[in-house]
Amino acid sequence: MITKKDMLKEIDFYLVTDSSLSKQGTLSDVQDAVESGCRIVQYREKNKSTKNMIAEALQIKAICNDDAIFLVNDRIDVALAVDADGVHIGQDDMPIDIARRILGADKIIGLTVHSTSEAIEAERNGADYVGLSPIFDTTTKNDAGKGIGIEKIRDVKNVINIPIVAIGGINKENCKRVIENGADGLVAISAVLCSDDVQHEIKEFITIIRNALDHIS
Ligand code: TZP
Ligand code: MG
Repeated sequence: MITKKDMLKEIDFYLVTDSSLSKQGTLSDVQDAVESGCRIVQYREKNKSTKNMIAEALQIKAICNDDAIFLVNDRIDVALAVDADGVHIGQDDMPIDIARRILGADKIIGLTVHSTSEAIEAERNGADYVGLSPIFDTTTKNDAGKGIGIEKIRDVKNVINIPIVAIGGINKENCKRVIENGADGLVAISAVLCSDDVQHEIKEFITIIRNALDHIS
């Protein structure tokens, strides 16, 4: 049986939801992503009540089903409540060793890192993958800081063995270079959620990413 952790080996396009940017709504975005072949979805919601988040998370979990990994951003309580596949947490969220103790060995924990030292620390502390952020300047996350540059992906690749997901300012024009510089997968939020045809955009991203990955392997 292929587990959700096994699926982490083939991340390519990674959807992060954002209800403030979405044109069609988060559930529609998730449906479009999974139908387009996206295999990992992170529910990132900053403005809803816990009750509404749990209700929405259950619907996202149902859409992801066996086809996509379903993670919850920050909210370990919500992830546990709906039995999500795991969480994505940041440097200022719950420490990863405590999150691991609460969630158990089988759940996926992704951690945002900004440097090689944070990436090494993340792997040592049991992260299943790192989100390297922000590659380029972005207006989607107010406190993301300045872009660290595409070359940093290779630096991080050279010091860890877990997958690297690149995030921040990524679009269809620069995504090939992001993969060529060592990312195993990537997130693009505004580039897909602000488009009129989310399915079409994600399919195009997936084609570019898989082509780039095929050329590397
Ligand atoms: N974390 C780091 S950068 C970022 C998040 C959630 C926002 C990325 O959004 P975009 O629109 O793809 O630049
Ligand atoms: Mg966070």
